[in-house]
Amino acid sequence: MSFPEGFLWGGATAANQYEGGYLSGGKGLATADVITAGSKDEARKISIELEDGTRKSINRFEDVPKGAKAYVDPDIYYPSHVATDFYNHYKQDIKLMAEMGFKCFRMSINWSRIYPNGDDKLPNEEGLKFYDNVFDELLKYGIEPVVTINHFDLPLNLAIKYEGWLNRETIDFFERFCDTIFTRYKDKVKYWMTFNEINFLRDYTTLGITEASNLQRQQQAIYHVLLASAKAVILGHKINPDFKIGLMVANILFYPETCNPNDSIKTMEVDRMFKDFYLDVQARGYYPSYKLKELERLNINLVKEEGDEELLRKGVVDYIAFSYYNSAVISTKESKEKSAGNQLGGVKNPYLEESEWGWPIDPQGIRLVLNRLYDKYQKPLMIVENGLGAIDTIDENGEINDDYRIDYLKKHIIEIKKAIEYDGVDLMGYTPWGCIDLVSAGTGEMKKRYGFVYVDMDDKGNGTLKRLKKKSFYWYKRVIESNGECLD
Ligand code: P53
Repeated sequence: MSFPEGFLWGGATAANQYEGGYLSGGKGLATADVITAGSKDEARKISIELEDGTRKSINRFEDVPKGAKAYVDPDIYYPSHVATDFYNHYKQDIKLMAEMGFKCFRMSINWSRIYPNGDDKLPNEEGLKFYDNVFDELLKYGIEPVVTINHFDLPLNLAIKYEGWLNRETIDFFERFCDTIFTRYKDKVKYWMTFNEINFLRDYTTLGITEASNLQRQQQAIYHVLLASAKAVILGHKINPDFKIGLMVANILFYPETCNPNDSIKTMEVDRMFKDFYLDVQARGYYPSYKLKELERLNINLVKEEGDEELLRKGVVDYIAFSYYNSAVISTKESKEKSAGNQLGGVKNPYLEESEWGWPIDPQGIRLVLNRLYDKYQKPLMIVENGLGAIDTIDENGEINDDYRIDYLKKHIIEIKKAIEYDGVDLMGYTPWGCIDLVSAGTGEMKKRYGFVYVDMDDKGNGTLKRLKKKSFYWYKRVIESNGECLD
């Protein structure tokens, strides 16, 4: 058998894209609750009120002006408010997960459900109770919860009152939040990860800071996030030494376009800037030399405190979790055709097909990233996101035949298998993204679906929220049943 016994097959979600119930049970507003739906061609927007009282919606989250406050406009539809309503459907959804044979389920805890304003002295009991119910329901079926502590949101009040992660005090608020959830759930949850796609935190919604494109501000905020992650790891191990606490990066694979050494040098730099830096700090415990040099060149001075270095050193993670959707091509030549799905402006890869949203499909890439990470850090790995965002249609028989999704996942699992069997990589689990349909993070759309289970909800927030099994539901069930041996 290639997949080890006890391999964690499951699925992944995030509170702000799945839960809804944005003000239910005493939850406070989060930054995710003020961003609108967009589309493939139109970026999501944030509703803000400027210091002089003018209100507007802007799409550059990294350029929210100083002093601006985000707010909820009653005339605008915000997808996080209802999302696909896990808040009221968790029993039904977990039953479906159990039917597929899930061994684990990745979800995130909404910080503003536990601390509605972020800076509250006491946690919100109703919020805590909600996650108790969810964990109990999972454990009832023998499904191991895998919890992301923070997935692309933070209590809005922390952004407005404190400038979010730019303020060192936010580390203390975060630690209080971690202390509360670690203590409360210490016998229910064993697997944790600190910040989702920590290498994508760079704007108002994820960091809670204005003028985030100012690199001094952005890098200071990221420094605080990295310290907070280290503190969480240290604290978690104190509360329960059996906890496994990981980091989580977006693991796009970068290829140099040609054998021109210039392309390779640039690829090395993109790799470091985009992901290695975050991995190095969290998995090795210190800022790598190339990053210190970069900060020096950019004239960025991080404000540090005594004891920080030791914190980073001690707060090293137990395992490495990552998302993998696609690869990208790095070129030093100007004016090449850009790949649409590539946030980093890479060029099109002529060897790969692309998804409807222009994301290149590269199954072998997942084997390459697994090897790269394992070679470099020698820590257990976990693939906590992978999948195909696609438009699903219900046919005349009321069925959804999502063969394209099965094909995508199957090709990736074959390559994962090679990484385990042939290369000897230590892999703990695999949780495809959005196992039950949820809102897209990038576009805010509903029609960009990833799930094995369809949810009746559209891009404007209309729908019955009814759940419907897709063809991939039955396929994935067989995959899990056979521990990855049967892929047809
Ligand atoms: P959506 C961009 C590129 C790669 C991963 O993305 C990304 C993003 C952000 O859009 O995010 C992760 O929903 C993220 C999830 C997200 C998922 O990928 O844009 O951790 O929250 O939903 C898929 O198709």
